[in-house]
Amino acid sequence: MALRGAPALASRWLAALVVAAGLLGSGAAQAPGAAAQSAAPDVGVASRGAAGRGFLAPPEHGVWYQVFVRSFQDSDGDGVGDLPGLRSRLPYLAELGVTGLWLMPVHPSPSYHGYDVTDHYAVNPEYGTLDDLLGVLHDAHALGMRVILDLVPNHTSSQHPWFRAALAGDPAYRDRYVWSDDPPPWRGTFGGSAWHAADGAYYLGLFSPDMPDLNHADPAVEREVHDVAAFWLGLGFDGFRVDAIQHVVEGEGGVIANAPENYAWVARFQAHVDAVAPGAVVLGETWTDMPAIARYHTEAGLHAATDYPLYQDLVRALLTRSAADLAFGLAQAEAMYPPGAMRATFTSNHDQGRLATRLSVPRRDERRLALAAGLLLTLPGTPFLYYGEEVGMTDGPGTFDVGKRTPMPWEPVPGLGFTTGEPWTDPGEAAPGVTVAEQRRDPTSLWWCYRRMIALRRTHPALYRGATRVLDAGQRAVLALERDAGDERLFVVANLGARDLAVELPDVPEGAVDVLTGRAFDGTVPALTLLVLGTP
Ligand SMILES: [Ca+2]
Ligand SMILES: [Ca+2]
Repeated sequence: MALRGAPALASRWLAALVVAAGLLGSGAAQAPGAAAQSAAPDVGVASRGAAGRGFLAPPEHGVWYQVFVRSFQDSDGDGVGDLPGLRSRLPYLAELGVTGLWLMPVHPSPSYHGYDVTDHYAVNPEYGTLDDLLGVLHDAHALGMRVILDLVPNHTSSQHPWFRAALAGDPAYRDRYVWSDDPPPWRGTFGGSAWHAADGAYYLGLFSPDMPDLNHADPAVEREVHDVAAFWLGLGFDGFRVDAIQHVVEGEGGVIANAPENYAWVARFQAHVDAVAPGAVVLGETWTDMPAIARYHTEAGLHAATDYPLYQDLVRALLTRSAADLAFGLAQAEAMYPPGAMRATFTSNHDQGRLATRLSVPRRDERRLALAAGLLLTLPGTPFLYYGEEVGMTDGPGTFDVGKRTPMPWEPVPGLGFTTGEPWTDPGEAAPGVTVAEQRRDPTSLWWCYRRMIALRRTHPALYRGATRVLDAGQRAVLALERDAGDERLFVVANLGARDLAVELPDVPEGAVDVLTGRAFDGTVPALTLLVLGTP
């Protein structure tokens, strides 16, 4: 993070903007550093011409893609995915129809996943250089794609210079973390105590001892996080996905999630981003319930929230072949979320495991995967596609979370087209036909299903911004929605069951056709099929 005694906030982000514009020769403002401090990088000369055009507000019809750089594309044969590799695959993502990228943490970190950051202003050298990152941004912008970065305000790495200084006894840095001599019985997010012993006291680490929680009651900490955000926005990035957003500030009595103080923190962060780069994305990882998410929107003004409740309902609906809970959840969301709130919808992410694995009960079912794709792209919200989901990638063999984050299967060859070397983790055997190269050659593949559905969504305002009304189709296995954008009205009707079903939908007008196939609607929904009905 930034230097102690750094310039005031306004001048600091202005400096970043000037650097991004290439107007300042020697980079961001520098000040003499102590051992514990890490510096904003000198990006003046080397990056000139490489930076993006400045952040871009996302389009309403946007579809985002979550990238784990380590596993996406290796460019130099060391088995580790990197930024030049990602850059080389951007035309692929544009072809798929993606309009935004969320990059999981790209900063230096002792872990493979990067959520324990040691320098928020730098790029993980395994992934490349700052210039490489700016190259990704430049090309993405040229292809009409936004780029948001993972920001982790809840904690740092235990190897961050601040925490090392704290352990060394520097009181200024000790105050940047949460300490107790007699810790209360707070449970961490993975069970067990949230407190960890060090030097005769205990520090808070909700996620792990390697990830000490920052003390946002120390104004210096919040200022540093704001400075980091302003720095990357100044370089032209389009916003942030904010990790563990409900845990940033703890409340009284062991309230480790959604504390009143936390809503206030989110409100200040959102206001800060709005001031620095109006329209930039702040996507909270709101891994919580619907009332809490709604409150982040209404009380904290949070722009975008991760729709975990919908994810849970959606996967359960696909597994149980019942639309009842999903329909109830959609109706509840329509009533609870304020208009204009961006709901980031998803069917998988780096914490959840691959949809193809979860739905392979008892065996892989391409029709069910295609139905999931159809639902993700036609339900309310802004879809976020986890890398590899477009081909129905399965979980790999790694333990704990590693198996959810294995290398992208590009081609049916050793190394999967991901690397010419030894992959950083065993990707396992790709299931037959589950590579990008194979599926692009097959117009009936899941990849083509995603591509068609993304294109369809883009051209139908009813799908990307229409109000949602849940209809009763008279069948437990059938989800029926009216999506109404005023100038366009469509009906999304999905049969989650294994048999063709007749439905009662008096709201669907006479002569409606399925815009996906052009077929007239005859009152029957085939098994595991999604219809998008409109009047021609
Ligand atoms: Ca590499
Ligand atoms: Ca915290």
